[in-house]
Amino acid sequence: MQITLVILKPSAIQRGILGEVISRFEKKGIQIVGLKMVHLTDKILAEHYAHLFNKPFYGRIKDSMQASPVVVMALKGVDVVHVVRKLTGVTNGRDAEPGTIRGDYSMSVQENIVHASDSPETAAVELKRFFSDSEIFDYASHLTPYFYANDER
Ligand code: IDP
Ligand code: MG
Repeated sequence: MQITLVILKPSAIQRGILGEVISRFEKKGIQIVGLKMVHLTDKILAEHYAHLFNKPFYGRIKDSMQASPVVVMALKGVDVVHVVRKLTGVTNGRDAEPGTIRGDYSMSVQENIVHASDSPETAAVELKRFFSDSEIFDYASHLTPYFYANDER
């Protein structure tokens, strides 16, 4: 099984849809193995969005991500990096497919509710950025046989 990182951005917190968004992951059959609220520092954000650091809009992204605390989650499942990106939808909420989180909740490129790791390699780096080993929990999910066939796990 894989683990991926999701951040519920200030846009999710301020709009009061944390529960709805988390519920989508739960209903899909994805296991929550880490969850906490944090305030993103300048340093963490510069690392996390290093690929955007030199863009003219980086300052706006930074302000947006620091407008309130965020909720970071570690989510576990088979092929979960890919599955969570599909559930998230494309970056621009106006282009994101209905049924995806961004497609259903966002009208914006910037204020797009969630971050999700984009590859297994990125997920490994991003999980380490936000969680210590002891904050990621290995516990039995008793409904696993109802979410996966034996040969899928
Ligand atoms: P992703 O979140 O879909 O992986 P990235 O290109 O990695 O998209 O961008 C990270 C985040 O930076 C986006 O989710 C969005 O909040 C913000 N962002 C990306 N491009 C723009 C832009 O052109 N204007 C404003 N914000 C942007
Ligand atoms: Mg990205």
